Amino acid sequence: MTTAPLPPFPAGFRWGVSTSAYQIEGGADADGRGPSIWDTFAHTPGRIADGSTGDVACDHYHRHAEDVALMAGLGVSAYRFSISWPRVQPGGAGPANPAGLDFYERLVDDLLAAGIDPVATLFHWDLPQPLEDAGGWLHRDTAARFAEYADLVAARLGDRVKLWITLNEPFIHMSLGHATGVHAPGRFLLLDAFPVAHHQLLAHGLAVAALRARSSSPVAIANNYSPVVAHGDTDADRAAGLAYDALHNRLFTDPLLGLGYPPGIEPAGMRDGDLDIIAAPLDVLGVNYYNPTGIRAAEEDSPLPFELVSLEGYPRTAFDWPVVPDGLRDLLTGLKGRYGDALPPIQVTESGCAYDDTPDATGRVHDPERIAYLDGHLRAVHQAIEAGVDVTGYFVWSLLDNWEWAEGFTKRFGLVHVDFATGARTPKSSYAWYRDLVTRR
Ligand code: GBH
Repeated sequence: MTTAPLPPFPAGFRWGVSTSAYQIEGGADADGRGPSIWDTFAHTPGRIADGSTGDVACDHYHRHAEDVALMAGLGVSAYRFSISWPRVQPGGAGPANPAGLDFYERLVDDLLAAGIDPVATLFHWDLPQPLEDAGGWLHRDTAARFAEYADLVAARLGDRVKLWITLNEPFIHMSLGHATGVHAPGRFLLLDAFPVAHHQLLAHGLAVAALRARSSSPVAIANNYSPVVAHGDTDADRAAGLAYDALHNRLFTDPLLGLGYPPGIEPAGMRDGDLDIIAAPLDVLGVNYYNPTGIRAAEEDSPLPFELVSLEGYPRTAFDWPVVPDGLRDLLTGLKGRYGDALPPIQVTESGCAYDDTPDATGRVHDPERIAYLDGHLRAVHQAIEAGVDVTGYFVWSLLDNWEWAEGFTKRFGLVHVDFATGARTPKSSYAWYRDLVTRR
């Protein structure tokens, strides 16, 4: 483990932690919340590794005051959470559920009272089920519905949320949710999932306008990026690497930053003017990074033009993802290289890892691997800043152990351990490490 202190970061650098609504809130039926696609998916037998659901999760809906106190103790300057669309607008259209907005208003006011900037994501994959029944993200109208929902939220919280994030990882929602069916809504469309990309991007652009009409706070989107490591040395392997890079790393970012879709990708359903809406100026680009991806040419009969290969020679997390801090540095400098002056300031909106994290006999959780992971990735961010990339914040995924989508409760990402039987929270050794880092700055 590296013991040298981390180098200083620029003044005003935002130190944060991230969570998302369905992964922590519970309160699935509380105060008029409606079902989302994740409620439906989790309640379908065979979809979730341990058969669990997010019905209760971390019960953050009822324990948010304790969680804000944990963040105050951590000393972070920002908290990135997501707003549950089906809590705020259970039908996905029409009037707001005031009790849903009340919850987020209490949370935001508690954060502000604790000196923590509220950073709100409007969509972290939990689409209201009635919208899915009407076609979901395959249907263009969902983009308009999203802008109306953004308006409802901004009308209540526009004066207090310090940074808006429209969508979380639209690539993952398209690919795992609609192309391979591992996530809700569980569709298996492979490359026919592209309309999901276009309609999410359109939703983003329309929501940017809705947010700006109600709020003077900056607006961002959070994308997942995975630097591509091409395996094999044939022309076909290299072409496969480029194809995957276009899909994972450029499909969303190129049109957002005014370049239009990557060549060869023209989602069906595109209309005149859409690209202008999508390219609405962004104040911040949110970057979520976990690991690079190994790619080689696919077999002849494959439905996809590439094949994913495991990257060997790195330590691995409990998820079996390789630990490659340099990938974050290369990603950040690569974004600057590709987009140049069109690139807005970046905040790393998610970075973190899952480990076993079993409490010892005295109930403490020692997670030196997580400390090493965060230390390494923060050094990588610092190197990117030194190389001229404007990175203004870093959010650890996650504050709490939580409900990890298709993996249920089997993967722990938190700085704080959660006993899912009792809801008890226990800060891990990484919590103390991050607190010391953040409060020294
Ligand atoms: C994020 O997604 C989500 O925003 C968050 O909700 C989630 O809890 C968190 O990450 C942790 O999963 O190397 O081939 O095994 C991350 C999306 C997709 C990133 C899978 C890592 C590894 C693919 N992830 N990817 S592979």
